Amino acid sequence: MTSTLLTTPARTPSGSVSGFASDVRHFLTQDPRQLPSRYLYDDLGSALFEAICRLPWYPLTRAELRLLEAHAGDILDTDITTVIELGSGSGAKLSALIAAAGSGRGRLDLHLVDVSSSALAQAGQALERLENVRVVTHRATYEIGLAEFGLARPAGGRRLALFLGSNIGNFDSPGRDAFLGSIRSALDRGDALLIGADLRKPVRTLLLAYDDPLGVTAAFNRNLLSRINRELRGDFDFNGFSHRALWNEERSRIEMHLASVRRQTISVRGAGLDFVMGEGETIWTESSYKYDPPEIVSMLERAGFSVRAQWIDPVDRFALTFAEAV
Ligand code: AVJ
Repeated sequence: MTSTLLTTPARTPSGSVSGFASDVRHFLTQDPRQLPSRYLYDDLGSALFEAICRLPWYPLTRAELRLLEAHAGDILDTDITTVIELGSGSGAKLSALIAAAGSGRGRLDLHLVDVSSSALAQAGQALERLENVRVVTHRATYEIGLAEFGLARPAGGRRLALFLGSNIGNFDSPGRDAFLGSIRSALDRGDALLIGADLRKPVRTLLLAYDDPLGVTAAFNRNLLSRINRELRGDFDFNGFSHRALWNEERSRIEMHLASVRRQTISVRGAGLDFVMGEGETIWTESSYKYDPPEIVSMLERAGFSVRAQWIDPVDRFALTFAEAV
């Protein structure tokens, strides 16, 4: 075993209380009220998301895992020496990819970027167990993780960036294009990028995935209020908000909201906030865009990549798109 676990210091603005406080203050006073979806992933939120991935109504993770295992040899070519995963979560997908690609390579350097320290610790442990890998964890936003990765640029070998789980779907289109551009800038010509993205499908299927009958997604959404109460001395009443998932056809996205069930006043002392929400007024907590396969190809091409392969799960309508930096 030649595995090591290195950890870079957590110095992301979103990981610190003051960044959270100023974001909460800024976004909760926008019209419409909203909160950035990355704050859904504190320790409990990450655990709830892992539970969502096991729900029969949320097939994205399983579909992606099937594709990763089926095409592992093409994705993790033997000349790849360095992998960065943006939003690595539990590390299960990367472990499965490496295991399915088989042996016969030199050392692999793995860079894991995630905002959740518990998820990173779990992923670090799972990946460290593999033969001949070195793990570097970055508790950071994607942008900071990419910047740190750029500094650790190795002398030789090709690099592979992974952006899985349809996390791309959280970005609006301008932010998405800018983000793909920043991935491209962190890479060199010839390096690879693998994107996992959920596809458009019947609306009832999508709504069940984001409003499951067990209420796990509702708990995941409401946990954001619990986090604000805990970390910023808020007084949100969980029973005063209901989980709402809706399909926005024009924008091709699922939206998650928290709807105020009555008129109520809310105070978040740690963010210096006092406000009133009317009955039915909502806080928008997440967008999950759904794509058609050619859209994924064109967004990658606009960002300076050339698509080499696109694999689609025909049952659950999920796509893995493999591209090369050009
Ligand atoms: C991890 C952002 C891809 O948008 O499908 C799951 C998060 N939200 N259920 C998604 C999520 C509600 C998920 N992403």
